Amino acid sequence: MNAHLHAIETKIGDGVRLSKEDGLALFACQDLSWLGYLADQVRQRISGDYVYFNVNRHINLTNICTSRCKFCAFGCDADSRQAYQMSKERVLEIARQAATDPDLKELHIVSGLHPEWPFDYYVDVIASLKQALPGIHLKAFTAVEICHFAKVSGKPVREVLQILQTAGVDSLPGGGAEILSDRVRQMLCPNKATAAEWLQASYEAHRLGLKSNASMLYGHVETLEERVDHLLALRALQDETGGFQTFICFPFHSKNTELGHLARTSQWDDLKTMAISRLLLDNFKNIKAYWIMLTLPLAQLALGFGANDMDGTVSEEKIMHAAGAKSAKSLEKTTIIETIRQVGRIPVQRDSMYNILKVL
Ligand code: V47
Repeated sequence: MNAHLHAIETKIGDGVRLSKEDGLALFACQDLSWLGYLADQVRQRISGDYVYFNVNRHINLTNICTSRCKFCAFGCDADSRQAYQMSKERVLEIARQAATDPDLKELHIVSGLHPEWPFDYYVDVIASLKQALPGIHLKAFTAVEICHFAKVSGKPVREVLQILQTAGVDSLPGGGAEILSDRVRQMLCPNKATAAEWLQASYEAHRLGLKSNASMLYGHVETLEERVDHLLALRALQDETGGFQTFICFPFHSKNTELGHLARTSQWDDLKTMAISRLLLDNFKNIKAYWIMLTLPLAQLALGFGANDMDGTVSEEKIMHAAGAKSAKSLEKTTIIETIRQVGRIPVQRDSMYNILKVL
């Protein structure tokens, strides 16, 4: 091991923040077990043997999307055969059905950027859900969707967030961050929020007391330096607001996308990226092993590479499966519990704010 890597190991042992150069050196290092050992040390310090999960349901209101990101297989044009849009009544029906499970604590709502729906529609859906199911946490609308609502309504981002918060949004999911680089966004998703806009919408949400998540979509056209810069941009915002709850890595799945020629990242890269994220994001409490993207066996392994959270039961995932994700579309709570127990950790059922509901 070279002197720089030795110095990084000392820094981590002493709880000293890593630099950009450290992040680049970690990506250049192929000693996966050492990276895992370091990340696991940090995870253990933060959350001991607890691994969190929740019982949730995903609802995607529409797949009609003006952004048409090159990496996405879910969004489509309004005249596509696959296009769908849900009425408020249908959303309520799905939500009420999901809530027949007494464990359900969260509705996760992420959608395409619909060209015609007015902002009022989303506000009405949220207010109706909150009225029908007041005990269910609504984790709804990524920072990209918030920017879209600002555009269609002509209102400032802050006001959009305030209106949604009053209607019943409790927190924001972490999607839409992709890679926070103008170069990458220009290539892959020029029609939606820029890196600065994504960060600004997250900042505004945090200032209003809304927690949010952060994510990174990697394994497409980005460089390793752009991955590091992305993580450091999230860390800098977290220093300012403390509003991020969780970080999630999304390995790019290329099936049915305009980037279909790109191979799936190696599982080596997935574990390495997970570990380095844990090490660089020293002010994030939680790192999610999103089993939908990783598959359950790899998500289980990720628990040894810095992850302390397995997201949820999910139930009817659409976005990643449109792009060829091989995992199930939902999991039984008992399967998640067993997956966590198999590696000697303690399953903890949480709510969306990471309050402990049950230690199992
Ligand atoms: O923003 C889209 C990603 C995100 C692909 O906050 C893809 O807990 C890989 O926001 N390959 C949307 N990734 C999903 C999202 C989410 C999901 C789960 C948990 C949370 C949370 C948030 O999905 C997008 C994009 O980054 N994505 N297409 C693809 N082909």
